[in-house]
Amino acid sequence: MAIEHAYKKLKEISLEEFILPGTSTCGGCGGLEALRLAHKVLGKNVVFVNAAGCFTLLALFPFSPFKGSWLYTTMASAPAGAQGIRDALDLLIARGALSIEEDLQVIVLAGDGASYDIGLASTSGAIYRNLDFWYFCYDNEAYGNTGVQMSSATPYAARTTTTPAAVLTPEGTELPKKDLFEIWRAHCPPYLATVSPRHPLDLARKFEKAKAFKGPKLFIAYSPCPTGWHYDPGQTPEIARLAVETGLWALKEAVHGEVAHTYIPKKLKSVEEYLQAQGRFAHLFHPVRQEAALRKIREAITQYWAPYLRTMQNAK
Ligand SMILES: Cc1ncc(C[n+]2csc(CCOP(=O)(O)OP(=O)(O)O)c2C)c(N)n1
Ligand code: SF4
Repeated sequence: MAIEHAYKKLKEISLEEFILPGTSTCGGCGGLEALRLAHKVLGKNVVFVNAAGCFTLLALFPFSPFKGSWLYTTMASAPAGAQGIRDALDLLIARGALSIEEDLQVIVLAGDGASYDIGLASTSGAIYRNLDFWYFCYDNEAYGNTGVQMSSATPYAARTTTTPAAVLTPEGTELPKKDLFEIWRAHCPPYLATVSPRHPLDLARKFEKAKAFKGPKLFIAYSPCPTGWHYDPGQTPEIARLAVETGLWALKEAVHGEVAHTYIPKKLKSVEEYLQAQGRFAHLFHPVRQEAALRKIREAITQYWAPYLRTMQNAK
């Protein structure tokens, strides 16, 4: 089926589960839901190369919830591990020891700490070498597995265990989130996208579309984290919806470097609704409202969306 006709309805998403229930990740883990959906599109012929992080807990030897294969690497070296597996698979195919039908898609699975910080150099190298692999970053905006320390994906004004709201830093995290999408785009990969578990059709279409490209296929998945963001696990879908509707999480893709938004909210919702729903931003409202910090958050959103919303207005 042509990609423009694929995944128009939820019932087109496979009912088959490739990650079985009963994992040791937290209830309501948004990253796991994004991965579950992606796996349904990728199918069973995959091998995950997992940088140390929360998802390492998915496969505790000798058990694994994956139907497919999985390899654990250090935080910095998952893309190098992916290179080794890809090379081994190619050698087996060249020798006739593995058929093309049995070939595996090699997928790096890494959190934002590994993706934005510790493993960025090896990722850059793999993209530069045009390695034929997938990269799935579940972005929970902190080093979750070790106790929710700040990473360079942590948004401005979020509270983490290493950036508490304190006298000298009342807003918590002082720096803005690093723009990994643009860093990856500067490497000119054939396909690059952001996704969210609350937009399963958008996610499925992007993974389906990426299959047509040989080379690095990169995904940043918005991954609400009830444990680190301090909200009720049942709220994960609502948090994810608000992230997109407030304009904080832009759903987009870049094909050979050309960026297109796959969803543009008609009217941006107030970001305060999103912030107030999570304990990591509670200090912005209690004991006093931090107006300067709230203004800064609003301005960053407006600045990002202004050109696109204007284009939309002009098109009407
Ligand atoms: C070089 C290095 N530093 C620190 C650690 C300890 N460590 C293991 S998991 C982890 C957190 C990883 O954070 P992230 O990549 O964001 O994934 P998450 O835990 O949020 O899933 C850390 C710091 C490590 N394994 N390697
Ligand atoms: S800490 Fe967050 S990202 Fe890690 S398993 Fe729990 S919910 Fe998922």
